[in-house]
Amino acid sequence: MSVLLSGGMVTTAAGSRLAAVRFSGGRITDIGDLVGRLGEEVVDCSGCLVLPGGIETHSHLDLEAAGTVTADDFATGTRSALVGGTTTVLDFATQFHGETLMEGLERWHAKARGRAVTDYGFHLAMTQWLPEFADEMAEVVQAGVTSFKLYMAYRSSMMVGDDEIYAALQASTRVGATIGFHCENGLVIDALTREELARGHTWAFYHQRTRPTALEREAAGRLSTIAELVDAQHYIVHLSAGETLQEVRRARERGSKVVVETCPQYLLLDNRLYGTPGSDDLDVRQYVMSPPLRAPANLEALWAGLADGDIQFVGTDHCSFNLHGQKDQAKDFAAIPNGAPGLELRLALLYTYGVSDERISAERFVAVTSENAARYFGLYPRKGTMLPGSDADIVVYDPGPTWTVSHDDLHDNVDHTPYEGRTIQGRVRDVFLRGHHVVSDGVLADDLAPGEFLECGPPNSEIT
Ligand code: DUC
Ligand code: ZN
Ligand code: ZN
Repeated sequence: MSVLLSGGMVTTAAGSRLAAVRFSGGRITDIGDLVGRLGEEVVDCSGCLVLPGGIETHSHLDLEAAGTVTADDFATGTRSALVGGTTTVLDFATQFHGETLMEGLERWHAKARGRAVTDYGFHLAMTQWLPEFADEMAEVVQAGVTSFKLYMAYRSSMMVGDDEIYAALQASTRVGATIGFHCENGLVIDALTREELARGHTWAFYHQRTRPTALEREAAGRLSTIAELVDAQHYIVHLSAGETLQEVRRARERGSKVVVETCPQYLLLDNRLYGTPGSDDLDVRQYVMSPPLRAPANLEALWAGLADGDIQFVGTDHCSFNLHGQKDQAKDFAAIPNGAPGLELRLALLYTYGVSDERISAERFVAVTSENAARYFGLYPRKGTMLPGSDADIVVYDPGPTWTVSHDDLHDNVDHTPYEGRTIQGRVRDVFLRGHHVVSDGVLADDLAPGEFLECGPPNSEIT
């Protein structure tokens, strides 16, 4: 049976118009001036935006890190995503030392299969670089994973050197993949950390002091220079600072094929939340993430970058650790598990502080929360838009209500949200995943079917 969403403002990255959307068999069949057919279910969307389902570009579900495991796994993380209007989650499968790339990928399939309730794909994070990975990357691409991640920080566990970055980028161009980079200068971070700890500065406040913006900017510039040597597509994950974005602009002027992701926390939260030297209560530990929160001036620089096309997408870097029993266990700031939750609120935050506050248009909102990711990671036009033939992944967003974030109302499995008390404009009213009505009037269905694994295609960096 077909379903007709009628009377809503159908909004994609390409434009907005009052129209109806019909779907059946999990796919969109028509968009336009349509009237309900006999026996068809008609959903009234008057006064609402009708959007393509959100695509989360950056999560860490069921990740073992810092001697513990993230509070959210694929079951809880994707339920939380779905109720927030995200129908596709691209998670960082992670290859640990001693594993081949395919072993790391298979382990992630086992974590997600039958548990995820959104559709999902993977990036593959490599915690080291070995020469044999150049060939193994080709196998991973064949298996539908076309993006990788490397770390320029975390010297003792994951950091790769410049020669290894060069080799990995060279391999990525051969196999038709892209690589996302965690851009921070890990060697200098370690030196600053040793200095602070030697002074007895163990408090969470010092996390940011050891990871200044200059070390992100430097790493991003070095990365782009190396990538330019082999003309490699690459992207910067979780870019947090205005000066890094300046570096990206300079690289682009030289012809660099660099794409940028930022996160809601870098658009909405700033480093005043770290308090003063000596601050180490749980409230401060919740903001221990890398990169850290930045000085307030960075926030407007990132919003401007999002509006003018310098930043291509917004992922949350959802990497959830409980304050009680996880973040509170660390003896000093350097041992606090890094990360914060965000999956459920991504669309609502971007709508509120982006569209409603007139920093970005509704079409740009769709581009940075959905369409650009679909294009870049080779999922377009199945995902990221609403065209005849696209999956019927659709969000009905009611811009009317105003509400206040309370963690008690969220669906994740962690014990806090960094957005507690924030005002939100509008709400995700209904969500359809391949035509299944998975959220109705803000309530998750109780018979959710498992999500499908998505094979990503060749990366396409022709996005703004
Ligand atoms: N980088 C991430 O991408 N996520 C969590 C921690 C980190 O350093
Ligand atoms: Zn990172
Ligand atoms: Zn991450």
